[in-house]
Amino acid sequence: MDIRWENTQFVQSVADISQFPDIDLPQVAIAGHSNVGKSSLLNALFGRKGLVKTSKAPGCTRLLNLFSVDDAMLVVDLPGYGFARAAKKEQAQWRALIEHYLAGEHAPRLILSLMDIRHGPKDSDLRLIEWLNDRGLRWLPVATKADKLSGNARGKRLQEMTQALGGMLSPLSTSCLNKRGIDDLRDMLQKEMRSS
Ligand SMILES: Nc1nc2c(ncn2[C@@H]2O[C@H](COP(=O)(O)OP(=O)(O)OP(=O)(O)O)[C@@H](O)[C@H]2O)c(=O)[nH]1
Ligand SMILES: [Mg+2]
Repeated sequence: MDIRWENTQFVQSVADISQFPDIDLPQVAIAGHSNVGKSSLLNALFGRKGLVKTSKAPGCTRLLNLFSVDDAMLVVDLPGYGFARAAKKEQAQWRALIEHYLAGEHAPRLILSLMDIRHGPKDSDLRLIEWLNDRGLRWLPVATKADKLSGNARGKRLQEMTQALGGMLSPLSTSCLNKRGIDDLRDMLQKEMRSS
């Protein structure tokens, strides 16, 4: 049976990894630079405007926010990294939270690495990807805000991003404004989370 995406519920926010609940569902985590569109993409994926809090100001998501989708998977919205205006101490705390989660006992099955299609992978994205690769964690690239570029420019940028990521993985192009790529993302996640 197909996953009913709109049947999504907020589970809880986690500020320290010791608070992570014991939920026996396959997990996917959404990682990326602050303001890249992580929370917006989740609203589009769930088809539920406003379930995930979004903001024009970077640094909106500061905790791990857990969502259970149709009792079939757990989706984890991560705090954005690279938010320069946040205090160093706070940045270090978010980083520790993300790293404890991704490398710990509650590690997700898959990490979506989100990058703004206009900017491609930044140094901080490449550092995260290297960190994931070093630990054998699975990730897939997703390009956000695809509505910001015209067709030709979009194709060219996607090719450049593929090259910058090592040539093996092409980003899935998405937009939460015109819903481009959202159904593909749903299909992909449904397959990934159902495979054992
Ligand atoms: N044009 C366009 N704007 C988008 C898209 N996705 C997100 N945005 C805008 O980008 C800004 C940031 O979106 P968020 O979803 O809050 O970003 P985030 O990655 O969750 O940010 P943090 O929680 O701070 O890490 C908001 O102003 C969104 O409206 C998109 O697909 N197209
Ligand atoms: Mg957010």
